[in-house]
Amino acid sequence: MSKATRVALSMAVIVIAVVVFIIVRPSGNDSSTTTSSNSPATTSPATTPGKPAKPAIPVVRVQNAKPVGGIQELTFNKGGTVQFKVVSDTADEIHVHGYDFHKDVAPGHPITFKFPAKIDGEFVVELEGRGEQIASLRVNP
Ligand SMILES: [Cu+2]
Repeated sequence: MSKATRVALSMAVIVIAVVVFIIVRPSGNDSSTTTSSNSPATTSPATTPGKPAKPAIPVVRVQNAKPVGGIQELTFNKGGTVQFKVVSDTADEIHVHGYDFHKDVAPGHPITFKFPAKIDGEFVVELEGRGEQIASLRVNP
């Protein structure tokens, strides 16, 4: 009888221990899994709302009729949209070769080009009046 009781008791202890283990462990695992999967998830939306809300448009800055930082590489994919901005302290006409778009830029009057990337290749973007290349537009096929 006492042996049976002891066995029953130890069985009960084991069952309780297992139950406690199961209850405690998954919650511990869950919270750590949730935390680790949550923090990257929290990090990317935190980064996401600021930027993709307004897609960054490449900006070509012109100072003293020269592109700041040298001739800017603007790369797009055919079928997409070519989009860039020119901020200039020099009044001139911006000419996008190949596509043959012209726009006047002036100090305090930046311009934005936006057009479908229909032609692949590499094209000069220049200050037309000065014949100064400010950017190289590359449209990948
Ligand atoms: Cu030109």
